Amino acid sequence: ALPTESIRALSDLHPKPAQIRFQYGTAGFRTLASVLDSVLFRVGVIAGLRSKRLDGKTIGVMVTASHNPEQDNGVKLVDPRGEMLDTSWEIYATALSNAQTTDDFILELDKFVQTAKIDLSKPARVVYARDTRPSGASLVAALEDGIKSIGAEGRNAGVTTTPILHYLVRAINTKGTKESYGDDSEDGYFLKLSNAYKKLVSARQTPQPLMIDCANGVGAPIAAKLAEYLGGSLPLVLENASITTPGALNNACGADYVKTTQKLPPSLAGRLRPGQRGCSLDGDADRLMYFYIDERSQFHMLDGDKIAALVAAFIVELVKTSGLDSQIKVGVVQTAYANGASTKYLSERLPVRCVQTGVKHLHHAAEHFNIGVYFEANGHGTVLFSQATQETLDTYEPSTPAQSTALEHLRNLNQLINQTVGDALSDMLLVEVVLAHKAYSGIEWDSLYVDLPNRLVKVVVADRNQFKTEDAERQLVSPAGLQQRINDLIRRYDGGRSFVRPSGTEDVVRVYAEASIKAQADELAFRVAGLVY
Ligand code: 16G
Ligand code: ZN
Repeated sequence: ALPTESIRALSDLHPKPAQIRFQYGTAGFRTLASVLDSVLFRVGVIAGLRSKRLDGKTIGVMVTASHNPEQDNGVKLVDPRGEMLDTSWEIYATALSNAQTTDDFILELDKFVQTAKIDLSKPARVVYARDTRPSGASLVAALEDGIKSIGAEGRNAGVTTTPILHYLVRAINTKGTKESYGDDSEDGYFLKLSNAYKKLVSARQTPQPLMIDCANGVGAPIAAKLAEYLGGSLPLVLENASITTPGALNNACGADYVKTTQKLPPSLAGRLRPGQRGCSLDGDADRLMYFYIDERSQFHMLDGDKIAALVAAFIVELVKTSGLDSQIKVGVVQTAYANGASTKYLSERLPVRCVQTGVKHLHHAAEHFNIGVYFEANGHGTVLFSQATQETLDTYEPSTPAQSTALEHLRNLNQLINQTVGDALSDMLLVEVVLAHKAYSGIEWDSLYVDLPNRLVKVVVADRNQFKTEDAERQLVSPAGLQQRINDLIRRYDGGRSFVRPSGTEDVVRVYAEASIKAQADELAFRVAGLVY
């Protein structure tokens, strides 16, 4: 039976605020930190139950609000292989978080244990971490009460990045098996990545230092540790590393700032030399944006689409050179936000699939390839090697020195890439590896293809739930007739493309438009927005 006594006693310390409705959305629970205490307590209980349901496998809990402002916080659950919580549990998490009183909560829990067929006699283990937000410590204390109340064993992974927490979950659950993912510690993570990186760039002379905009978040201390493991193989210069300055987190810096403003963070002005590369992390270091300044002091952004193009083409080449191209099929997954020029570039080289926005959709689609590369334009992405492909790489016997070298590179990439979730630091090393191998600077990388001018606008509407899409969000099926009117507009623009979808994170509808000239992309976006409004 449920340990109702201990749940009741501890739940009373974490009352749900009245008149607030929580929702477990694409990024877990995320809102103002000041109202999240009860949610954290209950997530601790849910994590324990999820672990029991999965026979005592370790479940992860990450306390972060990513690129949101400092006063926000959030929490999400991580399943045993390091992937996002199974979607079928999202509605349970939502329902449990909204039970008004402790009594209601316990009633809901009882129902839930029945429906989800949870064997309460099973053990439960939870590993958790948080980012640098000032609200993090007290929210973690609430989480710990939840974990304790259900009798689960908790392991505190401290202040770390979202991708490291995902890594830990997978490493813990595969420990001692043939699928072992690495030592289940931060050290294990750094060793795995830095060793693979050094092997992949062994022939290279000491490169130019790489500047990292840490968004004044948890990426700063973690990148500083990574720098020690990398040593001279990749000197890192850390900027925006003020994790204790109030209000600094994600403020006019970080990956989201760069992507949405398409500008260099003002704090980096004058620090990045022409030709030098830099990159921005977001507040929990799972998103990455690259950039460089050219000789005319122009800023150039290299986003998730550019990363996908660089990485996918490189992997396709290696697979071919290794002689494995008949056995290993490489594919790419994007969303409708991918720049049309990137889709064209990639389609000429490998299969490309488009899926709806949100990491879980990309991740699942990428699992259908032998090697699946996925990136959202906003910089979240990774590469997945299927289990069968990993075995092929282990056992394949190359017949030429060139095949042997390419095979070795693929094996090392499989170690370098954090395959549980997008990981800004792992992706950064991946980009640096490809650039080193191709002897590309930012300029050559940028010129793989030229971005089509584009424009994103938000429209506040009476009811965004009226907007329903199909075909990976590229077509509206409701409101009736609207898609036809959008199509009529698009046809008038050279290279025109536009789509409308309800946001999953804000109460708005988003309109994206592309055209061959910037002014036309802007005009198309605003005219489509006019139809939506
Ligand atoms: C969430 C998603 C992100 C997506 C964004 C779109 C996860 C972990 N995060 O932040 O992938 O790009 O939503 O936001 O899935 P929107 O629905 O407001 O446009
Ligand atoms: Zn993030």
